[in-house]
Amino acid sequence: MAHLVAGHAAQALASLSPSQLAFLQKLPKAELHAHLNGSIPFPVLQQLATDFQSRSPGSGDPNDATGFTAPGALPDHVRAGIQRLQDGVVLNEIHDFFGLFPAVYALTSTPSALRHATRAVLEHFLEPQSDNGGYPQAAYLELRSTPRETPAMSRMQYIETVLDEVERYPPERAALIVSLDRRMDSRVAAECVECAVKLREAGRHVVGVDLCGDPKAGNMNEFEEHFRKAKAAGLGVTLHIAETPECPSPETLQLLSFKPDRLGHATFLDDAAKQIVHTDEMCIEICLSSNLLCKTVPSLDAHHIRYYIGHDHPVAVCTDDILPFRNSLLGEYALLMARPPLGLGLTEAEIEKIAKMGMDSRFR
Ligand code: 6MZ
Repeated sequence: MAHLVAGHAAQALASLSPSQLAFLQKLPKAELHAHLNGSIPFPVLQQLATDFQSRSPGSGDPNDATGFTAPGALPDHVRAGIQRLQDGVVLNEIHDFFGLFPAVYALTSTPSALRHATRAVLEHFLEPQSDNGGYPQAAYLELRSTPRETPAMSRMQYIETVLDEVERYPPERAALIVSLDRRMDSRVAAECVECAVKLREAGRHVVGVDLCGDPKAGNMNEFEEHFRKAKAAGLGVTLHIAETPECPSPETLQLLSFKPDRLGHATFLDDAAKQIVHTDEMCIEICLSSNLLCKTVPSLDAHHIRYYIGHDHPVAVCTDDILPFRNSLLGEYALLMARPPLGLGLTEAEIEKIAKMGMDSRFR
């Protein structure tokens, strides 16, 4: 499905020569950091809103238990959220970002809606696209999502619904990471990990667990045992870490002590943390457009990817949330290639090496 690319990524894409573009389109890329509810193509979100409006309790749909009684009515916060996404999200700071999700969540809270959204996200990343030279955006996708209990489904049903869609692709192409939101209470986080472990043991394609959500929220003391359990069961662990300058250094060191395999963002690591990251060779999932739009990084020139490339440290270039950020995996790679100040001005050989680092950092 064609996807509107805007902002920094679009400018970088537009600056490339046809041969540079062809090189990037052909390059096998791994998407390792994409949040399901943040990656729904906007036209699909609009369709989900239409479907939502046409449903009502008692309509005969056994999956429908959203609790909204007026057919045709879209709750105000959902309407406002969709409008914001349509207009183009402008953030003053990253904490504004998390307020976008209640609107999206309202539209993916039944198994059928979640299935529809998941299929569209998988298609966006994995199906060949005519406006991408006939190539898919990604050769491989590790999609992540936070299991939600709704009136229509349990957390286990949530994960199974997403997994059923993921497993329509072979394991070499797609896998699932179960996210724990920092706002979750410990009982819920334990349930999510238990589900992930159970499904993995049953041979399902769950490959890891993630820590995500508002960096200001949550008490990480309560999360340690959950990540240790996941690791002991052979699941990969990736943690959003040091995403904002306010993330306290003791918390960062505590998260690193969980021995994650990969780190999301890792924008504000101090020297002690960097030392651990180098020693343990933790891959850094880099989301350039996301960091610029959330204003955690002022410019590409100041972006921490430069440090990691300079130290030959593994990175994986990813999109994070194409719905609000209007980027694409191709656009993120265009940011690596475009000449400064539009991009980092890396050579084809350097970009090929980065793409390979992403492929090599997959969870198995
Ligand atoms: C931290 C993020 C995020 O899991 O419901 N999420 N968490 N930092 C980010 N960078 C900007 N982008 C998305 O997808 C949506 C959830 O992913 C997390 C948020 O917790 C958001 O609610 P799922 O599919």
